[in-house]
Amino acid sequence: MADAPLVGIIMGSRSDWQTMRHAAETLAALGVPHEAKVVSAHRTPQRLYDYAGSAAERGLKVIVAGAGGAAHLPGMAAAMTRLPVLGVPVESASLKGMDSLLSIVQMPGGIPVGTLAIGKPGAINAALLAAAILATNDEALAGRLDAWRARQTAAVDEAPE
Ligand code: RP5
Repeated sequence: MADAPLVGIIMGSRSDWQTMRHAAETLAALGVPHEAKVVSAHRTPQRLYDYAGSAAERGLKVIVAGAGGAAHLPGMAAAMTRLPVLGVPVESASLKGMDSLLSIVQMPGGIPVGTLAIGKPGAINAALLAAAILATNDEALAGRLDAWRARQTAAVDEAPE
């Protein structure tokens, strides 16, 4: 997007993109400028230090971090920035994302990560929550978010078939 990104979507591997693209698509639908990067806590620790350490001064307002397995990315990012960090547990092959969920949600007191659901619903909701945070200070975005929610409500049929 042309505007400077307000939300930074990071993920531990390109393999996470199948999940995290839902966060990007949701932000795009709401007109929220964002960027998406592969930043691994384990494989590219320096990239993580650089990204999280410069995020606030680059103008980002919220970070959405997705990772699977021993998912340290959201917590490590949160340790290095005061920006709100929303964690998305990516579904893993062996433990179906329970490992990711527990790795992300059980932060020690003092460094918060807002943890969403495992997989696609979590990625979508992380984007909606990021938009809701931004909307507290952006009336136009608040209107787009209200309209998005109204369209969702209108799309729910009363009858199951
Ligand atoms: C984590 O390991 C990533 O977030 C990913 O979910 C998982 C597997 O990564 P790949 O082996 O597919 O690159 O760091």
